[in-house]
Amino acid sequence: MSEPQETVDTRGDERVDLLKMDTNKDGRTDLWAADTDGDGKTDLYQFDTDGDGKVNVTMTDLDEDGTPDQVVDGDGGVPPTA
Ligand SMILES: [Ca+2]
Ligand SMILES: [Ca+2]
Ligand SMILES: [Ca+2]
Repeated sequence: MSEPQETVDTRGDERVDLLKMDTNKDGRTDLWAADTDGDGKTDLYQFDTDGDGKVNVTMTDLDEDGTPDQVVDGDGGVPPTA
């Protein structure tokens, strides 16, 4: 994992995970949906696609229209809190 870390822009810096899911039922969270600006709407999505507990894909929805505006590999500099 020597690829440079890409970072995403978020609406705010007060992350609250609105949703955590274990979609492959292995006991680890692999989908996170978070609100970073406190308006109660999801604007950050993260996915662990290989089940190691670390985020592989991060998407931000800066205008909260449900369509991601930025997609990067890795946690985008905003790793989920345990
Ligand atoms: Ca899982
Ligand atoms: Ca929000
Ligand atoms: Ca992973």
